[in-house]
Amino acid sequence: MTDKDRWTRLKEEMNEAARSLGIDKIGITSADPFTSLKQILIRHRELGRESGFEEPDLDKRTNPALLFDNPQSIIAIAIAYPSKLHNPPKSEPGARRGILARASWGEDYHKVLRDRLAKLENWLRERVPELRVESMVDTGALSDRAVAERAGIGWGAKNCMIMSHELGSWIYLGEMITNLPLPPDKPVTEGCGECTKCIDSCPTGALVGPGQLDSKRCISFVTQTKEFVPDEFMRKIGNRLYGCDTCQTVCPVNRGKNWTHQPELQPDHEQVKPLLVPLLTIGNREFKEKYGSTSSAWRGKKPIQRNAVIALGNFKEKSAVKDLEQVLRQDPRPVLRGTAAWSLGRIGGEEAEAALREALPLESDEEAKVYIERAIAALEAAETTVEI
Ligand code: B12
Ligand code: SF4
Ligand code: SF4
Repeated sequence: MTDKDRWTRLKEEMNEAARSLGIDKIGITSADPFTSLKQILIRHRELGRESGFEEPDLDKRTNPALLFDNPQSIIAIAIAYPSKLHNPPKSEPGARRGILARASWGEDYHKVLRDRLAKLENWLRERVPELRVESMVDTGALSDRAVAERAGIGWGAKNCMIMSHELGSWIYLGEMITNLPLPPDKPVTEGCGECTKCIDSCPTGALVGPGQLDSKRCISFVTQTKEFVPDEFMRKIGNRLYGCDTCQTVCPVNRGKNWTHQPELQPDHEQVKPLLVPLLTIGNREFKEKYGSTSSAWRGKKPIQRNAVIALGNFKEKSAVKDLEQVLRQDPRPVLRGTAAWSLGRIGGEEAEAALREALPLESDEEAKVYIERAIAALEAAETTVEI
């Protein structure tokens, strides 16, 4: 057998073994630098569109040889996850609920993909003892999407996602740089065609062009920040507690696609669509127990609690006024107090207004104070409008 035949054969066997290793799709690409991506990333940075969660070194992001000694190929993997809840608990007056994006349902995908990559590594090592690898998922230097696109996992869709014809965009991505000269796959030839549904449906206009995101305007990013949410996004967050799926749920390619075969990734309804009020006072230990194993916990409980406060305001949930009042008076974090003031202002009514007026002279944080003043002013303006 020639060397070429050996690697082609190994690749075929690996593709056949993928399912038994818990991997839904495998693609191979060369370890050549991602030259055109580098230009895209430079421009993305110049335009101020980075989220700040990316690896900052653009050379490392685009040149596998800076991460691995003499790389020969990159194996890209995709794992499909569920997109539907069956008979979820209702969100209704008196029992309002928030929602976690699908990418945080079930066990943290970083853990699940690392497990699959480790299984693949063992499988390869049994056949090639001289194997060397460097595996990564999300937090590695490479652009997981650029690798997956070049390895033929799917196309770079207008909503930025890697979209597979069979699996849709409900896929997590990971990769393994190797010293094996595996023959590369071809990028897929499908695309989005004339469709622009995701761009048209994005609540904040964050999709500024096909495949181009102004990250700071993306609700997914906003839900993961720890500070005050800029005013223009408060209503647009709706009841999202972590992440945003709108540009994927509207996508016709995703229609009917719901992947229920990966046991660790299946959702627990109370976890992914939780009641909002109990979140306002959740303790560190309880948060860790309930959310610690999901990918939504990486920024701690503060962003999720702040988003729960916003969601109650967006629901105009009168029954939550007392709970929000507690946050306004007692929460040690100014962001939570100021955001509670915003929500009380949005809910309105005598009780909310009285709570805001009582809290104002007691507030020590300047920024939170501004939120209280603005909420009172908004309520006064609403009263005036009614009188006219
Ligand atoms: C930072 C980051 C974010 C940021 C910024 C997202 C973004 N679009 O840039 C925020 C917090 C907003 C975010 C949100 C989400 N993320 Co995120 N995120 C990342 C991370 C860590 C880096 C992404 C990055 O470098 N972006 C910079 C852009 C410029 O590069 P890129 O998207 O990697 O590469 C493509 C673009 O450059 C595109 N492109 C850019 N400009 C142009 C111009 C033209 C003309 C063309 C043709 C192409 C093009 O081509 C490249 C290849 O497709 C990756 C993990 C990783 N290490 O790669 C996960 C990752 C992209 N995220 C992921 C997920 C699941 C999400 C969310 C769906 C989570 C959620 N439900 O809320 C949303 C989706 C938002 C969206 N529409 O993109 C998955 C995507 C899986 C997939 N099927 O594509 C990844 C790959 C994590 C993983 N390992 O599975 N994320
Ligand atoms: S995740 Fe939400 S906010 Fe971000 S681009 Fe998609 S639809 Fe827009
Ligand atoms: S909604 Fe349309 S344009 Fe957007 S990703 Fe799906 S197919 Fe592409």
